[in-house]
Amino acid sequence: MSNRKVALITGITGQDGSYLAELLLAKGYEVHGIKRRTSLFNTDRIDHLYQDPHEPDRRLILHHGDLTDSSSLICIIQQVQPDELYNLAAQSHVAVSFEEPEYTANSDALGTLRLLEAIRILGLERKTRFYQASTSELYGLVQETPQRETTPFYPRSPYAVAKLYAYWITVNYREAYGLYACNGILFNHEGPRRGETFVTRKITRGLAHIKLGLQDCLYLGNLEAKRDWGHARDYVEAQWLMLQQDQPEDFVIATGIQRSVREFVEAAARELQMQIHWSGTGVDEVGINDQGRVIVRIDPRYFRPTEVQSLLGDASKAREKLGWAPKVSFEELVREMIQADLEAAERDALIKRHGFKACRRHE
Ligand code: NDP
Ligand code: GDR
Repeated sequence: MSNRKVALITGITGQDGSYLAELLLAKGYEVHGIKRRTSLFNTDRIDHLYQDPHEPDRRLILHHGDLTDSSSLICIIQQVQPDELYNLAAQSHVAVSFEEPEYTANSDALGTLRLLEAIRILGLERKTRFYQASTSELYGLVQETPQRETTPFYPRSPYAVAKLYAYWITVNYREAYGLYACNGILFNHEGPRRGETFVTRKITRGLAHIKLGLQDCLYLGNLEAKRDWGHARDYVEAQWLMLQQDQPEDFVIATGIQRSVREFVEAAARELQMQIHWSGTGVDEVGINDQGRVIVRIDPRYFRPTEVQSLLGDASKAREKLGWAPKVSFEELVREMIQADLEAAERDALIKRHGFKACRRHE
C-alpha cells in the first residue's frame, strides 16, 4: 500500500484539468481523471502526461465517465477512493449555454449533485475533500465592484444559473453532512491551452493566422465587455490550496485588474507588431491594420441575449488565508498565448505551402 495522496479530476482533458494534473503529479499525487467517450481522441492537452496502461506504477490513470451518468461516477469514485476530488468538468461556454440550456443544467448543476451524492452514498464524507469550479459569472449583473465572497449573485445565462445551483449544493453538503467542500469562485483565466472559441484564444489565434496570411478577418462580438483575466497555471494552484486548509471555505480568485475585449485585441496585436486603428461605430466598427486592410469586424451573432458587461475580482481573502497571489501579468499572458498561436500558425502555413489543407475553422 502506498501512502501517496490520490486525486480524482473531472474535466481532466480541459484547460484547467491539464494544468491541475501537471501540478498534482509534480507534488507526488496519484492522479485519476474522468474523460468522456468521444469518436476521436480528446486528450491533446494531457498527452504529454500520458502513461501507457501497461506501465507498472502508473501515476496518471484515466477512466471513462460522464457527469450526466451517476452510475459511472459512483463506480469510479468507489474504485479510486480519492482523498481529493476536483470537479472541473462542465459545459463551460456561456454563449453555448443559451443554445443548450437543458444539457448545461444537467452536466453543470446536476453533475455536481451526482458527485456529492456519490461521496455520501459511498460513505466517503470524512475522506474525500471536494473542490467545485464556481465562477465569477455568478455575479453577472454586478451588485458591487469589486466582487468578493460576500457580493450577491445575479446570474445572467443558463450556464451561470446552473453554476449557481452547483455553488449552493456544495455549500449545502458541507453544512448538512460535514463534507470538506469548497467553492473556488474563479474569474476568467486563460493560457495557450484555452479552448479556441473563448474570446482571448479566438483573438490570439485569429491575429496569428492573419499575420501569416491564413485568415483575412477576425469577427468578434461585444468589444466593450470587461474581464479580470489571469493565467490558468496560477489559478489551479489556488484550487489545490483550497483543499489543504484546516476548514473548508469559499474563495474568490482574481487578479484585481480589468481590461476590455478591445484592449485584449490591441495587446495581442502589439505582440505581433501589428497596429490596429478603430473606425466606425456600433456593429459597423472595424479594426484596420497599417496597410489599411480591415482585419477585425463586428458580427452580432456573437452578442449574447443577456451579457455580463463588467467583472472585477477582489482576492484579498485568498491572499490572506491561502497565501495566494497571481504570478503571471496580463502582458506575459498575452505574450505566451501569441507565441504559442504563432508557432501553430507557422506549422499550418508550412502545411499549406506544401499543398495540404490547413485548418480553416475560425470561430
Ligand atoms: P474547459 O471547457 O476547457 O474543460 C471542460 C472539461 O469538462 C473538459 O475536459 C470536458 O471534456 C469536460 N466535460 C464537459 N462536459 C462533460 C460531461 N458531461 N461529463 C464529463 N466531462 C465533461 O473548461 P476550463 O478548463 O476552462 O474550466 C474548468 C472548470 O472551471 C469548468 O467547470 C468551468 O465552467 C469553470 N470555470 C472556468 C473559468 C475559466 O476562465 N477557464 C473561470 C471560472 C470557472 P471534453 O474535453 O471531452 O470536452
Ligand atoms: P466568458 O468568456 O463568457 O467570460 O466565460 P468568453 O471568453 O467566452 O467571453 C468573454 C467576453 O468576451 C465577449 N466577446 C466574445 N466572446 C466569445 N466567446 N467570442 C467572441 O467572438 C466574442 N466577442 C466578444 C463576450 O460577450 C464576453 O463578454 C468564461 C468561461 O471560461 C466560463 O466557463 C467561466 O465561468 C467564465 O469565463 C469566468
